[in-house]
Amino acid sequence: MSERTLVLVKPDGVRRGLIGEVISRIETKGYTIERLKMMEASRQLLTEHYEEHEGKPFFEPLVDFMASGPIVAMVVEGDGAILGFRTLAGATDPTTAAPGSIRGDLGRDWGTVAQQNVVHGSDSSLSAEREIGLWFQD
Ligand code: RTP
Ligand code: MG
Repeated sequence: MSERTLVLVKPDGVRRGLIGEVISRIETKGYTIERLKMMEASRQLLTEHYEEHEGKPFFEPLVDFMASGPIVAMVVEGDGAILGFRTLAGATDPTTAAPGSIRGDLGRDWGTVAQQNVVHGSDSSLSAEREIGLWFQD
């Protein structure tokens, strides 16, 4: 079934010049990029985006990290794209994410300044709808 998911190239990915690599993996998989923009996210947007994590110990460092530079936001479309992109991204912790995944191949710096793992992908159709609405309000 065709699905849409929100993908972010996080500030570490943008800083390290990995935008093209992430887009290339999405396109090579056969997904379509429907919307794409580069932006600096406000703390308000990031707090809403990560509302499920509010109050957790990593929440403030996570928002600091996500506000530390430009982000590339995309709406990615394809059959099973929500779980499919999560699989392309790999496990949250890049030190144990499988080789072959974006985080496994490209992620690093887990547990230093903040949790820097290159990309975000929506984790369910409910999250995808909510997050696309937040990042692409127009
Ligand atoms: P994301 O939402 O960014 O796609 O990542 P995810 O679903 O794989 O992981 P999630 O549990 O939603 O966590 C969101 C982001 O918070 C940072 N994090 N740090 N224990 C920790 O220190 C910890 N846990 C999560 C990561 O940047 C993670 O991507
Ligand atoms: Mg998540």
